[in-house]
Amino acid sequence: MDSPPQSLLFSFRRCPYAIRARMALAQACVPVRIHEVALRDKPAELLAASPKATVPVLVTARGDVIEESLDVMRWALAQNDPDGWLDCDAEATRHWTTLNDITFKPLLDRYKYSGRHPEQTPEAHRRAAMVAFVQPLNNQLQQSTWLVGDRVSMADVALFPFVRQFAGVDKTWFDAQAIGAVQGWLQHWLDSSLFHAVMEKTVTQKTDAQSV
Ligand SMILES: N[C@@H](CCC(=O)N[C@@H](CS)C(=O)NCC(=O)O)C(=O)O
Repeated sequence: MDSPPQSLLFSFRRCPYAIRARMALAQACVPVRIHEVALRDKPAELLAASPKATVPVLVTARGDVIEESLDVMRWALAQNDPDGWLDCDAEATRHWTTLNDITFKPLLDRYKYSGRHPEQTPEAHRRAAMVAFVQPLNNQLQQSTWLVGDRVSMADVALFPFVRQFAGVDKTWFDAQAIGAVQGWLQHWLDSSLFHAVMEKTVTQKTDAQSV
Protein backbone atom coordinates (compact mmCIF):
# COMPACT_ATOMS: atom_id res chain seq x y z
CA MET A 1 0.00 0.00 0.00
CA ASP A 2 1.30 3.48 -0.87
CA SER A 3 2.26 5.61 2.14
CA PRO A 4 0.28 8.87 2.49
CA PRO A 5 1.87 11.98 0.91
CA GLN A 6 4.20 13.81 3.25
CA SER A 7 5.22 17.44 3.40
CA LEU A 8 8.67 18.22 2.02
CA LEU A 9 10.99 20.87 3.40
CA PHE A 10 13.88 22.17 1.34
CA SER A 11 16.33 23.14 4.01
CA PHE A 12 19.92 23.99 4.77
CA ARG A 13 21.09 22.74 8.11
CA ARG A 14 22.86 25.84 9.44
CA CYS A 15 20.55 28.44 7.87
CA PRO A 16 18.84 30.37 10.69
CA TYR A 17 15.63 30.72 8.69
CA ALA A 18 15.58 26.97 8.11
CA ILE A 19 16.34 26.24 11.77
CA ARG A 20 13.31 28.26 12.90
CA ALA A 21 11.11 26.45 10.39
CA ARG A 22 12.39 22.99 11.36
CA MET A 23 11.88 23.78 15.05
CA ALA A 24 8.26 24.79 14.52
CA LEU A 25 7.61 21.69 12.39
CA ALA A 26 9.19 19.51 15.09
CA GLN A 27 7.29 21.26 17.87
CA ALA A 28 4.05 20.68 15.95
CA CYS A 29 5.03 17.04 15.24
CA VAL A 30 4.23 17.55 11.56
CA PRO A 31 5.73 14.65 9.60
CA VAL A 32 8.06 16.15 7.05
CA ARG A 33 10.78 14.91 4.78
CA ILE A 34 13.82 17.16 4.91
CA HIS A 35 15.64 17.75 1.65
CA GLU A 36 19.00 19.21 2.56
CA VAL A 37 20.14 21.36 -0.34
CA ALA A 38 23.52 22.67 -1.39
CA LEU A 39 23.01 26.41 -1.78
CA ARG A 40 25.57 26.55 -4.59
CA ASP A 41 23.82 23.79 -6.49
CA LYS A 42 20.11 24.09 -5.83
CA PRO A 43 18.05 21.11 -6.95
CA ALA A 44 15.64 21.47 -9.86
CA GLU A 45 12.75 20.41 -7.59
CA LEU A 46 13.38 23.45 -5.37
CA LEU A 47 13.62 25.84 -8.33
CA ALA A 48 10.42 24.38 -9.78
CA ALA A 49 8.53 24.76 -6.50
CA SER A 50 9.92 28.21 -5.69
CA PRO A 51 11.77 30.23 -8.34
CA LYS A 52 13.09 32.64 -5.71
CA ALA A 53 14.91 29.59 -4.35
CA THR A 54 15.72 30.60 -0.84
CA VAL A 55 15.48 28.06 1.94
CA PRO A 56 13.41 27.01 3.71
CA VAL A 57 10.61 26.14 1.31
CA LEU A 58 7.84 23.85 2.40
CA VAL A 59 5.78 21.88 -0.08
CA THR A 60 2.84 20.62 1.95
CA ALA A 61 1.33 17.18 1.56
CA ARG A 62 -1.53 18.75 -0.42
CA GLY A 63 0.88 20.56 -2.70
CA ASP A 64 0.82 24.10 -1.34
CA VAL A 65 4.15 25.93 -1.41
CA ILE A 66 5.21 28.06 1.55
CA GLU A 67 8.26 30.15 0.77
CA GLU A 68 8.84 32.23 3.90
CA SER A 69 10.21 30.78 7.12
CA LEU A 70 7.81 32.68 9.38
CA ASP A 71 4.90 31.40 7.29
CA VAL A 72 6.22 27.85 7.64
CA MET A 73 6.29 28.36 11.42
CA ARG A 74 2.73 29.67 11.45
CA TRP A 75 1.50 26.90 9.16
CA ALA A 76 3.07 24.19 11.33
CA LEU A 77 1.83 25.63 14.61
CA ALA A 78 -1.65 26.14 13.20
CA GLN A 79 -1.88 22.33 12.91
CA ASN A 80 -0.67 21.65 16.41
CA ASP A 81 0.62 24.11 18.97
CA PRO A 82 1.08 22.16 22.21
CA ASP A 83 2.71 24.99 24.15
CA GLY A 84 0.77 27.89 22.66
CA TRP A 85 3.65 29.44 20.70
CA LEU A 86 1.14 31.27 18.51
CA ASP A 87 -0.83 32.47 21.48
CA CYS A 88 1.08 35.73 21.87
CA ASP A 89 0.85 39.43 21.17
CA ALA A 90 0.84 39.71 17.37
CA GLU A 91 2.12 43.31 17.34
CA ALA A 92 5.08 42.55 19.62
CA THR A 93 5.88 39.44 17.59
CA ARG A 94 5.83 41.47 14.38
CA HIS A 95 8.07 44.10 15.98
CA TRP A 96 10.74 41.57 16.98
CA THR A 97 10.65 39.45 13.86
CA THR A 98 10.86 42.57 11.69
CA LEU A 99 13.71 44.02 13.74
CA ASN A 100 15.49 40.69 13.39
CA ASP A 101 14.86 39.94 9.73
CA ILE A 102 15.02 43.46 8.31
CA THR A 103 17.39 45.35 10.58
CA PHE A 104 19.62 42.82 12.33
CA LYS A 105 20.19 40.21 9.59
CA PRO A 106 22.02 42.58 7.19
CA LEU A 107 24.15 43.89 10.08
CA LEU A 108 24.88 40.32 11.16
CA ASP A 109 25.96 39.43 7.63
CA ARG A 110 28.27 42.45 7.46
CA TYR A 111 29.87 41.40 10.75
CA LYS A 112 30.04 37.70 9.83
CA TYR A 113 31.39 38.34 6.35
CA SER A 114 33.27 41.52 7.20
CA GLY A 115 35.88 40.72 4.56
CA ARG A 116 33.21 41.43 1.94
CA HIS A 117 32.38 44.77 3.60
CA PRO A 118 35.73 46.50 4.04
CA GLU A 119 34.11 49.95 4.17
CA GLN A 120 34.02 49.46 7.95
CA THR A 121 35.99 47.38 10.45
CA PRO A 122 34.46 44.15 11.78
CA GLU A 123 34.17 45.87 15.17
CA ALA A 124 32.15 48.73 13.64
CA HIS A 125 29.78 46.25 11.97
CA ARG A 126 29.45 44.42 15.27
CA ARG A 127 28.79 47.64 17.18
CA ALA A 128 26.02 48.56 14.76
CA ALA A 129 24.38 45.16 15.31
CA MET A 130 24.71 45.52 19.08
CA VAL A 131 23.13 48.97 19.14
CA ALA A 132 20.32 48.21 16.71
CA PHE A 133 19.36 44.79 17.96
CA VAL A 134 21.31 42.91 20.62
CA GLN A 135 21.12 45.63 23.27
CA PRO A 136 17.36 46.18 22.78
CA LEU A 137 16.91 42.39 22.90
CA ASN A 138 18.86 42.28 26.16
CA ASN A 139 16.74 45.09 27.60
CA GLN A 140 13.57 43.20 26.71
CA LEU A 141 14.83 39.90 28.12
CA GLN A 142 15.78 41.64 31.36
CA GLN A 143 12.13 42.59 31.73
CA SER A 144 10.65 39.22 30.80
CA THR A 145 12.25 35.77 30.58
CA TRP A 146 10.79 35.30 27.11
CA LEU A 147 10.62 37.76 24.32
CA VAL A 148 6.88 38.26 24.06
CA GLY A 149 4.91 37.72 27.23
CA ASP A 150 5.62 35.41 30.12
CA ARG A 151 6.08 32.18 28.18
CA VAL A 152 7.83 30.91 25.13
CA SER A 153 6.35 32.04 21.84
CA MET A 154 7.27 31.72 18.20
CA ALA A 155 9.24 34.98 18.50
CA ASP A 156 11.86 33.35 20.75
CA VAL A 157 12.32 30.48 18.33
CA ALA A 158 12.28 32.76 15.28
CA LEU A 159 15.09 34.96 16.61
CA PHE A 160 17.53 32.80 18.52
CA PRO A 161 19.13 31.10 15.46
CA PHE A 162 20.31 34.53 14.29
CA VAL A 163 21.70 35.42 17.71
CA ARG A 164 23.45 32.04 17.65
CA GLN A 165 25.23 33.12 14.48
CA PHE A 166 26.13 36.48 15.97
CA ALA A 167 27.57 34.81 19.08
CA GLY A 168 29.48 32.31 16.96
CA VAL A 169 31.50 34.89 15.04
CA ASP A 170 33.65 35.57 18.12
CA LYS A 171 32.41 33.52 21.05
CA THR A 172 35.05 34.80 23.47
CA TRP A 173 34.02 38.39 22.76
CA PHE A 174 30.30 37.57 22.96
CA ASP A 175 30.67 35.77 26.29
CA ALA A 176 32.55 38.74 27.74
CA GLN A 177 29.76 41.25 27.02
CA ALA A 178 27.37 42.54 29.69
CA ILE A 179 24.33 41.03 27.99
CA GLY A 180 23.52 38.30 30.50
CA ALA A 181 19.84 38.12 29.60
CA VAL A 182 20.60 37.41 25.94
CA GLN A 183 23.39 34.99 26.83
CA GLY A 184 21.12 33.00 29.18
CA TRP A 185 18.22 33.00 26.70
CA LEU A 186 20.48 31.84 23.87
CA GLN A 187 21.97 29.09 26.02
CA HIS A 188 18.49 27.86 26.92
CA TRP A 189 17.72 27.31 23.25
CA LEU A 190 21.11 25.83 22.41
CA ASP A 191 20.60 23.29 25.21
CA SER A 192 17.03 22.44 24.21
CA SER A 193 16.23 18.97 22.94
CA LEU A 194 14.19 20.52 20.12
CA PHE A 195 17.22 22.39 18.79
CA HIS A 196 19.40 19.30 19.07
CA ALA A 197 16.79 17.23 17.26
CA VAL A 198 16.56 19.59 14.28
CA MET A 199 20.35 19.93 13.99
CA GLU A 200 20.93 16.22 13.63
CA LYS A 201 22.66 15.43 10.39
CA THR A 202 20.48 13.47 8.02
CA VAL A 203 21.84 10.77 5.79
CA THR A 204 20.71 12.61 2.69
CA GLN A 205 22.63 15.73 3.66
CA LYS A 206 25.14 17.03 1.17
CA THR A 207 28.04 19.10 2.34
CA ASP A 208 28.27 22.65 1.13
CA ALA A 209 31.41 24.67 1.43
CA GLN A 210 29.31 27.83 1.58
CA SER A 211 29.09 29.13 5.10
CA VAL A 212 25.70 30.30 6.29
N1 LIG B 1 12.81 35.66 3.86
C1 LIG B 1 13.29 34.31 3.68
C2 LIG B 1 14.80 34.32 3.70
C3 LIG B 1 15.45 32.95 3.50
C4 LIG B 1 16.92 33.06 3.12
O1 LIG B 1 17.41 34.13 2.72
N2 LIG B 1 17.64 31.93 3.20
C5 LIG B 1 18.99 31.93 2.72
C6 LIG B 1 19.82 30.86 3.42
S1 LIG B 1 20.13 31.26 5.12
C7 LIG B 1 19.00 31.55 1.26
O2 LIG B 1 18.31 30.64 0.87
N3 LIG B 1 19.76 32.29 0.45
C8 LIG B 1 19.80 32.03 -0.96
C9 LIG B 1 21.16 31.62 -1.42
O3 LIG B 1 22.09 31.57 -0.62
O4 LIG B 1 21.28 31.34 -2.61
C10 LIG B 1 12.69 33.40 4.75
O5 LIG B 1 12.35 33.92 5.82
O6 LIG B 1 12.51 32.21 4.50
